Amino acid sequence: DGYDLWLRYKPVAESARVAYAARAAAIAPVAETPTLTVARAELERGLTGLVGQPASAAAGARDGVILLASGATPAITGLGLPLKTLGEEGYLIRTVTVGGKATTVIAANRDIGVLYGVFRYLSLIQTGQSVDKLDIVSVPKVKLRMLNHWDNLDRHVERGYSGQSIFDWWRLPGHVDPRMVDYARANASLGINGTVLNNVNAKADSLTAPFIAKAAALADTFRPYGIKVYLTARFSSPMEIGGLKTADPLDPAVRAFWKAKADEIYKTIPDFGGFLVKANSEGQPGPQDYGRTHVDGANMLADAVGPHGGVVFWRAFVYSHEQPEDRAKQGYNEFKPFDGQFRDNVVIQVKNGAIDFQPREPFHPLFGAMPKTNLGMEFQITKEYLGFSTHLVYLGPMFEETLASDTMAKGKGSTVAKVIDGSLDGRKLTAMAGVANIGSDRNWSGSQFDQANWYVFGRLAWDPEAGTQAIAQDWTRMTFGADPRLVTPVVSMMMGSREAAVDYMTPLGLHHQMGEGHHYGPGPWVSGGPRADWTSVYYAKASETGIGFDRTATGSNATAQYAPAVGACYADLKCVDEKDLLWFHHLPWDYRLKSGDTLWDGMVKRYGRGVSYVDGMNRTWAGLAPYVDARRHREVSDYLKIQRAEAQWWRDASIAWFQTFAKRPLPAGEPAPN
Ligand code: GCW
Repeated sequence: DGYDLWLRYKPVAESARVAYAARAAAIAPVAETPTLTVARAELERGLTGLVGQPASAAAGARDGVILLASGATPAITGLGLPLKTLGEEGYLIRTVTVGGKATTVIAANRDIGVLYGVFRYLSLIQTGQSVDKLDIVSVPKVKLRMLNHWDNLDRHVERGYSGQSIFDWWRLPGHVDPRMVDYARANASLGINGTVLNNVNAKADSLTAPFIAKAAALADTFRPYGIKVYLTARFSSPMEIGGLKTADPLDPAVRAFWKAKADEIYKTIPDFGGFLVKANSEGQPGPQDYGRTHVDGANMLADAVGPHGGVVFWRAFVYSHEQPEDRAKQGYNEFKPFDGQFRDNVVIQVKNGAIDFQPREPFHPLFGAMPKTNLGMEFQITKEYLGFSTHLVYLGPMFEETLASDTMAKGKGSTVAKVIDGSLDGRKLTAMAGVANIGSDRNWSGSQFDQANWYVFGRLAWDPEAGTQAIAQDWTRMTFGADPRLVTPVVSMMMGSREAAVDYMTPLGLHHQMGEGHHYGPGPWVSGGPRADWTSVYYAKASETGIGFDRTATGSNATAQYAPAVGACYADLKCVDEKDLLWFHHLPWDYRLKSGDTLWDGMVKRYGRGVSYVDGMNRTWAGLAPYVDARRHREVSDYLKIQRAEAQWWRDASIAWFQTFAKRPLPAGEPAPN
């Protein structure tokens, strides 16, 4: 039913079992530290499911022993293992000979690396690879690999489409649901090492003693799996729970409140990760309420947690309807001037694009623009603008597209991935966060295929340059089985699914055309509100003469926020990629696309192409019934039918609406909107 995620450990084919069992016949005893204990237990559990229960034997006692080694223990001296290259969390897996016997070593400098290595080892068997001659070294390229839960304390999840919060605040700390262990296992299997438990639209209550105790119970459960807990900090907390009259970051009493609060938290959670803050955005309180800056606010909190080793994530997703600027420019305008002024333990967390998790956005102009600041990536795993949990949309290619974008900040090859992994600017405190899609649903993510989005996020946080097609292959094999008759079509269906959603929702650079507030389904007609910024009409700017948002010099000039070579290309119709066309340009309906189609005809065709793709996914999936258990197969089939109907809804509604401006017939062969 999907509860096991990608950690299914179902028996491998009998033909393959013998070879695996020979290599994984026994596990050597380990020191009884919390993490090594769970590492050994996971290995035993995985092997038992996949190839048969392993024995217990010392390395060298027989062939086929797996040796888990943390640090330069006597068991591995003399094997010449390059532990030095592994850092704090990396691992190696190597086939060696101990006392003349074939042995597999999974080694790391610290226990957590061993656990990561165990998950990797098991994944090799799950994905059908040989484990006979292993020589694997893997080190994470990003230091803080984070989930952000937008979970409220009443268990409602903002933008959550998979049930309630999995964090059961009512019963904590007295009862910790065993599911929390599975949550930790799943995250550790990807190398995720931090989780923000509560919503960025924060309540001060989360920092009161009862909630700190609840968070501590979770921290205790997650600790063996290398996962630190973080909390969001509502900026006005000093007033709400501290009895102060102000939250001014330069006020000594306010600073003292935060120091005392940090001390209190660290007394209960000694390895507390730190705070995540949304300030002065969408009505949240912040330092600007007192005429202070993001630097004043972030540094104050950084000084409070800094002595304990904590980190402050300060979000760059800021905009306000009182600000007349193009919303796409506000984050850059507010943060770029402060480059170099944030404390070393502050990470500025930037969404992948400048508006808001749209099906497609050009990379955020802050990437590459703040070389003296720790810049972290914020992706959204939960599909707020991508059909929630019922539309099958694999986000890998979308994440990859952003990470591979070239900022040109230091010449060619200055990719977003290199900003994020710190290599471009020599930054040590690096981070990638994903807004989680996890909830209380039995299948965790609301749909089987949304598990893949959690999975690919974790894999990219470990290595932002990893290829997301290969990741989709791994996920599919681990989740549904390694039969190529299933894997090939499923992966191909996944890989095109995001482009299909772009096509049927917002082709050619259109953005924010979703229904108002909930963001589900089409709403290109939405207008009004406190200011046009939150509405579709403002973003599409459709009229009888054309469509699109002019962000060149004749418009908002957002293109000037990019490095000159990048901005010039976006601004130039001969250079800009058509996928971003209407993001940057307002064009007449008869503008010629590369295909020779007019803009109107090309738009209509793209909406239709998206619908056809979903038809194709329905057909492909129907043919896969023999390879998937009935329950999961049925769930996916049902959702694909919903998606098919809604892709059509998107197409028809969008075309009907835009046709009132374009006043042109549909291209030949395109059915009239229903
Ligand atoms: O995408 C928007 C969402 C809000 C969210 C906000 C943010 C948590 O619609 O629900 O608030 O972004 O990222 O802060």
